[in-house]
Amino acid sequence: MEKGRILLALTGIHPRRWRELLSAEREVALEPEGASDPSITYAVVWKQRPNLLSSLPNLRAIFSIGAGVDHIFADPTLPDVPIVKVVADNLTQHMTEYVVWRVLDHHRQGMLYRSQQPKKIWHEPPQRPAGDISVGIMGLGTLGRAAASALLSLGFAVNGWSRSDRPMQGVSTYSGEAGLIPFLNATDILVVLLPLTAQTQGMINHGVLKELRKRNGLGGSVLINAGRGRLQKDADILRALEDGTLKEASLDVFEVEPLPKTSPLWSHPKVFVTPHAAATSDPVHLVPIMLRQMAAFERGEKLDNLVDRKAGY
Ligand code: NDP
Ligand code: OXD
Repeated sequence: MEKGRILLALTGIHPRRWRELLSAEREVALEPEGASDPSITYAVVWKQRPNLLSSLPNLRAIFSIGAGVDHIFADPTLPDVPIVKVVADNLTQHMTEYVVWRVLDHHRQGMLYRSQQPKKIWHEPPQRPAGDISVGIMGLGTLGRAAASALLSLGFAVNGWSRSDRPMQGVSTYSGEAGLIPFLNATDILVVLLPLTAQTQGMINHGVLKELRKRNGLGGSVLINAGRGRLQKDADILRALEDGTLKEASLDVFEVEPLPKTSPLWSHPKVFVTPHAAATSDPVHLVPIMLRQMAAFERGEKLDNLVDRKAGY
């Protein structure tokens, strides 16, 4: 197979560094130059413009610069070529750090201490062992499993929920619709690391949050969402915080991003907001993986980390 050219189509991310690094081995075109170009065989994308990829007559594969691929499926004329998602130690490590950071902050009462400090309050709440707290990870894939092992090593009890049965040593695993309620009922801190698909959209709603375990050493249930914003209903989270269903939340993703300045989530005392920054795609780490995959594909080898188009992730 001939050495293919790349179309780089990124929305909301500056292409300069990606282009420089990809260009070390291959010719790279940006829009509008690359649109409809028959010499393009690969597209490297983030939220590509609808109908762009179907204009490329010789496209052989699409590479997402993120682990999530919902941004690719938003295109109504997506061509039927393999889609590769990101699996990279660097990204996984960042997500593990985010999850551990947020779990420990809620577990060690960070929100309470931050509210006490300006008032100079010297008050220490009871300290529970990590083993009294169950962290439930929704989405026991690449990122969920890595976070689960880090939490296990800190002594937390860990539950995991996935679409298919995914046993993991030391983790109580649940799967499918039948496993959802038992999983939630056994979970104090819910960590969402699901992909956004037709099945998962909107599933973090008040009804689901109500099923979280109530009698726990934290003084209430906690939600941490670093998957996708449209998995959750922002209004239901606010309601759950108001009526005591949730004690606190850490949110990295939102139904609308950037989170509108008018959203009450920004100033809610029980919400910790980060701007979709849990695990940023770093071209220095990701481009070599993509270039290796392209070269291997041209030698007739299989592409790794392929998206299952039917499942949507
Ligand atoms: P994977 O594809 O490796 O794992 C996805 C997991 O979700 C799998 O365990 C899968 O089940 C499970 N799942 C999917 N659909 C369902 C369903 N309907 N019911 C139950 N479980 C389901 O993805 P990654 O771990 O690599 O990434 C997860 C997500 O994290 C990405 O899709 C992206 O949205 C988000 N992300 C966010 C970032 C951020 O900065 N905030 C950065 C990177 C990723 P099964 O194992 O059975 O297939
Ligand atoms: C991703 C992301 O999907 O950054 O990788 O959200």
